[in-house]
Amino acid sequence: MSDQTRRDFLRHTTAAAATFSAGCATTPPAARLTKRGPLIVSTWGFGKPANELALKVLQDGDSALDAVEQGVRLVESSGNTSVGLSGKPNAAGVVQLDACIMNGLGHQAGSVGGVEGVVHPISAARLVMEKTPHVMLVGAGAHWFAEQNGLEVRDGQVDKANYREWLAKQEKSSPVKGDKPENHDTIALIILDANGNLAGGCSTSGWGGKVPGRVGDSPIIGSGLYVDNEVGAAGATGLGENVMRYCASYQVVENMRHGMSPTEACAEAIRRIARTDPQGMNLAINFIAIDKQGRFGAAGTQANFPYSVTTPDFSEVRKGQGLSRAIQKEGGNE
Ligand code: SD4
Repeated sequence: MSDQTRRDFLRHTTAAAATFSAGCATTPPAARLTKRGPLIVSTWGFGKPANELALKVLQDGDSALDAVEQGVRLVESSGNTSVGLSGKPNAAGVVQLDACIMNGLGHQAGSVGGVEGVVHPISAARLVMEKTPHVMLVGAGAHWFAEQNGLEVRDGQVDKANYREWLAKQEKSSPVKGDKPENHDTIALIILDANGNLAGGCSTSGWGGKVPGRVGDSPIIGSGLYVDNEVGAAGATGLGENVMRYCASYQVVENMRHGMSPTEACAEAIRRIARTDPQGMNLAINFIAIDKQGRFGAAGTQANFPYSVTTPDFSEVRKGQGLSRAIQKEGGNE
């Protein structure tokens, strides 16, 4: 055996062994993981149909970016109460949406923050990435840009029925410092395609009752989502303020770069935040991750964080590693 061949052999057998031992609790049998992509992972149980659509898009020969966009669009138009225009209104009764998309190939990114009336903010984010020299557009400018580029937009942004229903459940009209949001869920969806390239996207209406203009972690590259085509991809859901102060999805990817499995990378990012943060583990944050070798995992500050995993062989909802005994509320969308 030549040195190169031996090195390759060792690399592959070591990676396969690591895959097997790293994943006992939360990953499927090693045989499934030794196959090369596609692998699609998303947050929550409602990510599963998005994953399955994304897989079909890939199997039809379209790109990982197309698969991300189509998967996220499905959730945006599904009536989900935390994603898309059916999502949670802010304290003024307006639904303001955040979304971003990243392509591992070329390390491109686009995002929109606090945008109103755009039916598919994930598509607006992709257009920002592909049609402008910018990365992020916010508010009225993002709406204008989406409309100019032919995306479906709606006027009359205060959805009175949705707002009244939401308001009736609230004790006060806008959050004050120290508040925790009611349960709210983001779709973050990450893909390793059959060529070994990575892509990801996320979309949310954010914190229900937020101060108008509040932008969460989801459209911030490195916070709600990060993709590095050399290493892996990660996405976040939960209380964005506790994610964006730590560039946490970037940290998850960096943990994988330094050799951690995806599950351990998510868990260690959370532990690191909890060591620094005055709130300790009381952070209400969760992460999903996949690495370049096709391993995947998730972790949350609470137990029972559901996330969805899809490959050509299986599609299922799993539970991420919990870092405290507190139980993750499954959310109104489960
Ligand atoms: C935000 N991280 O705006 C988002 C919301 C979310 O589960 O993920 N909720 O803070």
